[in-house]
Order: sequence, then structure tokens, then C-alpha cells
Amino acid sequence: MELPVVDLTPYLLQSQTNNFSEKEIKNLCFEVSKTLRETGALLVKDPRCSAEDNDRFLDMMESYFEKPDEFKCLQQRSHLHYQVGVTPEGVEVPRSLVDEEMQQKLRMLPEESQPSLPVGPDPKWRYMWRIGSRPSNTRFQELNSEPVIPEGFPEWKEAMDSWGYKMVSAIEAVAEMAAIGFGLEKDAFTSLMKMGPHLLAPTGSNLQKYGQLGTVFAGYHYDLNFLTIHGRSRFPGLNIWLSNGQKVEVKVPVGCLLIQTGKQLEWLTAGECLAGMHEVVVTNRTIEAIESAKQQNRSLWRVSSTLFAHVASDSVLKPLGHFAEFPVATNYPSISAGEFVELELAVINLKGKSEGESIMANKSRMK
Ligand SMILES: O=C(O)CCC(=O)C(=O)O
Ligand SMILES: [Fe+2]
Repeated sequence: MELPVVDLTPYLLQSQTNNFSEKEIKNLCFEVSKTLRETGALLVKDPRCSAEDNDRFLDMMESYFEKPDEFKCLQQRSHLHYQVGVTPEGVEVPRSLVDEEMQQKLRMLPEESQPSLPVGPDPKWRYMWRIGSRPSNTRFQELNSEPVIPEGFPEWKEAMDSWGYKMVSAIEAVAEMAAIGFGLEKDAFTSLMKMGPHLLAPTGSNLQKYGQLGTVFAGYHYDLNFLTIHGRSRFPGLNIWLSNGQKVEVKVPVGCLLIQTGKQLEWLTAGECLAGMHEVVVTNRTIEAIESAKQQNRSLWRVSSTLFAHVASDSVLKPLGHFAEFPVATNYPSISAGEFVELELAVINLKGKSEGESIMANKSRMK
């Protein structure tokens, strides 16, 4: 199954040219909302995000992840729930390891669509870098804290910000198109995203150390944010699940970006658009890429150019517009996005354990 690629150019240029009819733009928006609903994922081409920008970002992150662990741990901020700076390997727990309800659901998937079951925390590292301005007044200060810059990377801020802002812009265009496609106001989602704690959050996986077939770098999970966007990684390995339960290995064409639906979008649409399940596993294609990287003397760190776009922490998550009339809307009670994120972080081990345990007891709220 090939995911369709949506070129955002007509949407972005509609106000400057008369080349595209209103109907064409509407159809494009329907394609976006339909694909997000059916697949939980969408490939887009955004003329503002070039393959060169992506490469510059990947080059810098590869040289960061190549540094010794002791150096990287200087950028660790566990007291801020790792929401800025580095998260070492072996910290983040994939939801499927701790969520019994998710385990039951995944057992019902057909054999060929079974995920690789994680046996412990993810062996991937991650760096979190906040993109965009922060609210001066927020109930969720630690989700909106100051960024961390590693020593010896003078280009860090510029490289992270320039890639990050471009990715947020691409998400904003998709969020507007999806809102139109779902029959909501154009800014129904983007107005909630203003001042959101958007995070450029590349993962770094050491394929030299953990390059064996079947290694699970990110166990089966959904993303807790609104929409996730990834540039192209130099090493494949991402599998996604369509809403019909089919497992698909993602191939991101050069110059394209991959968007995935997160739990906050599921909340806002009362489950019309479910959060996309996914995993990152060493596959035969990853091994081929490892072999060719070795031959070309390239880095064996698999870096993802992931950005998590969020609803602002103080905004309320609840089904919007006609979605509020759905009978299942009661499964999505009003909750501030900040509170929601803290509860989710607790489950995946990024925020205080005791809260993590209590949230599991409280699970009926989170469905
Ligand atoms: O490493 C990747 O490609 C994506 C990892 C992932 O799913 C995540 O960071 O949530
Ligand atoms: Fe993810």
C-alpha cells in the first residue's frame, strides 16, 4: 500500500494566484482529512521544506548523537520531564508495554499485522527542542521551559529553529486543510495550536550497537500530541497501522514529509480521526541501509527529524463542532491539554512514577 503524496503548493499559493479553483482547493482539503481518517498518516510536499534543509539538520544531529554518553547526559533535564534537552536510551517506555487495554487490542490484530512486542524501555535517545513562543502566563510552566544548548555546537539554535519553524508551518497548513475537510472552521485547530509547546524531538538510535534484525527502537505506541511530522530519515524502520488495523512499512520519498495523527486530534474529533499507532523496528531494509552507510563511511546513528505539534497547554481538549454531537463524544471529556499531556507522560515514564501508576488506575478517563 502506497500512501498518497499531497502537494501543499496549491493551498499555500491560493491567495496569490488564480491558478486554482475553489473546488480544487476544497478537494485537496477533503483528500487530507480522508487520508488522515483512514490511515492516520499523510505524505506531503511543502515547497518551504527542502531535502537540503532536512540534510543539514540530520548532519548536525548525527554529530551530536555520536558524542559520548557522559557529554549528552549534561543536557538531561529529568525534573522537567525531559521536555527539553536529551532523553537517554532506556528511559521512555512504549505505551504497549504498560497499557493492558492496548495489549488486548493488539492481540486481536491479524497475525501479519502484529507489532514487534517491546520487552522493555526504548533503546533510542531523543533530543527535545521547543519551537515557537511560550505563553507568559501558563499553569504548565515545566512544559514550557527554556531550551538547552549543548556546548560546542555554535550552529545549534539556528539549525534547530530553522528546521523546526518550517515543520510547524507545514503542520499548520495541514491542520487548516484538515479542518476544512472535516467541515470545521479553517482555524478550528490552528487557533488551539497558538503558543503550543511544539517540540522538535529527533530520535537517535545507535545502529552500531543495536543494529540486529528485529530490534525495537520505539515500541508500538501512539503520539500524545496533536499532529507529528517527520522529515526523511536516512534509515527506514517506521511501521504504521491504518485505521483498519493493516500494518504498513512507511517509505518517505525524497523531499517529502510524513504527518501522523496524535491523540489530541483524536480528542478534538471524538475519535473520527484516531491517533495513528506506529513502531520503529530494525527491518531488512534498515540492514541494507546500514550496509550501504558502512561502505560510504557514514554515521550509523539513525536520526529521525520528528516534530510534535501540540495544542496549547492551557487550551481545552474537547470534541469540536459536529463531533461534539457524536455518541462517543462522552469518551472524550473536556480536559486542559497541559493536564492531558502530564497524564500521558506519566504513563510512558517521562514524569513521576507514582502519577504514572495512578493514571493507569484512572484509565477509563483516557479512552
Ligand atoms: O524514530 C522515529 O522515526 C519515530 C519515533 C517515534 O515514533 C516517536 O518519536 O514518537
Ligand atoms: Fe511516535
